[in-house]
Amino acid sequence: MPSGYAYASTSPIDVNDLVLEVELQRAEAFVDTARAAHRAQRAWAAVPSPVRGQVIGNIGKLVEANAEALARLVTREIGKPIAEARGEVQEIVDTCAFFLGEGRRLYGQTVPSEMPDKQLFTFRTPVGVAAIITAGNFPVAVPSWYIVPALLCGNAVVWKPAEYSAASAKAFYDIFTSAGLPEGVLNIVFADGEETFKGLDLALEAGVVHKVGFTGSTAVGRRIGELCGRHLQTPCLELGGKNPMVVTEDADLDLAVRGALFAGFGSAGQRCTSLGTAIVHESVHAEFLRRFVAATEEAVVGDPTGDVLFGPLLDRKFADHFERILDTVREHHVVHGSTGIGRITKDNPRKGFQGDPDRGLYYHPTIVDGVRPEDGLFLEESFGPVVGVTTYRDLDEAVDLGNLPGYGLSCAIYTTDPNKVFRFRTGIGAGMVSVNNSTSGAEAHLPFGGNGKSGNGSRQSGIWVLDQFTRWQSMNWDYSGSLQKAQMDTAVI
Ligand code: UN1
Repeated sequence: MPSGYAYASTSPIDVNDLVLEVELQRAEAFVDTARAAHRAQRAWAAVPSPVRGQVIGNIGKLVEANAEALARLVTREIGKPIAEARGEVQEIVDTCAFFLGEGRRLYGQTVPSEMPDKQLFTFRTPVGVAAIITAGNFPVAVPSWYIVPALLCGNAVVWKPAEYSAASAKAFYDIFTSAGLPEGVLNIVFADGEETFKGLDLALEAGVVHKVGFTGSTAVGRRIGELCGRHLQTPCLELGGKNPMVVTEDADLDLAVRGALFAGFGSAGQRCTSLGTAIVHESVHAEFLRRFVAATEEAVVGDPTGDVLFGPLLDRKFADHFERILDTVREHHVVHGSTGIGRITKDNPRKGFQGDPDRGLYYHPTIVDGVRPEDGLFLEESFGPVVGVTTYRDLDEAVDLGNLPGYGLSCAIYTTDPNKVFRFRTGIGAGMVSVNNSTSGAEAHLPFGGNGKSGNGSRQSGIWVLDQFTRWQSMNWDYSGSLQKAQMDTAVI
């Protein structure tokens, strides 16, 4: 086997804190793992789905038993506030609870035939081997959205987690594989992006990967989509977002501000469902902005092991990306930073900061008023703690502004007028709509996914994800004892 090379996952709370060193594999190792998964899959598919469900139930119990340690590791490795990390681990437990039951329900249908003494059926069949490639901002919950249903449906899995969340991924993998899964059914490969691409291409060519699930950037999603298309496969793509929040003239402004604060700055704005732009009715814009800026000034930022709104950015790579976003913001806009803009340091301090800013990758929360539709900040995902604000006159204009960036993941409307809710819902192109609630924070059993630049229309979670990890097989059974030909022998009355 070709040798790999080392990668060090460090903490964004203290960039000198080494969390785990892993060996990154080459493409050939990815293919070898997929081959082994392919060999293991058949026997796993033969296990009755209620029994596979029991294994999923065991996983859920083990995750629950290890929840606090896993949450702490997530916080240390990617800087997510501990309360959110606990929530993330709970999301795995909830996902396991849902799919434990699904093992006893994996229904097919009986369908009437147009001929006598003949019956038609449908069955869900596993796809085979699922290659799952995940980002590190949700290093354990989002992988479980793929891996749990994939396993329940009788598939084997090759999982390539983000390098910068390697320790969280390793801990997740160790828990999952100690719950009674047969050898080779769930596999982990650490690799960089390019080696993963090469490995995936080879594995698709060799016919040992049958479904690709990817959560990450739109740019990488396009490449995955092109690669899968060449191999006649439809991947499950969960990509970026530029999620709008509309605040109408009749909205509860305090509630809207609380929603904007959590959606815009929670997780340091590093959720695919984070708030991008608040689109506020011109009659309440000044008041909304005043309260939003005041709430942002009060928000506690700092060491995520404590009680803070948000901690550091995920990793150096993301901090560099966010610096570039801020450069354009500095040039063009009216900025309402609370105490500053950019990296929080002893020289660029923030009031009430918890911890030592100079050790970690902390940024000021920044509100940019007056973003225009042609601005990069209006059009592109920022993936950091910056929220744009703009105004509208009538709801159709707000809907058009919300759709303009071409993403279509999540959105919100704050209003007390039910008619506006439905006009908004029918006009907006997003896969997920929140009413008087944050754009982020989806529940684990509702379809999750987007349209446009946010994905290819695939949905995860709940029963809807079953269509990603199974394929329909139909069967017809003729017990008439004669050759009955469809269409030709059908009685006409
Ligand atoms: C993501 O950022 O990739 O709705 C997923 C939410 C979370 C999932 C976000 N439950 O914000």
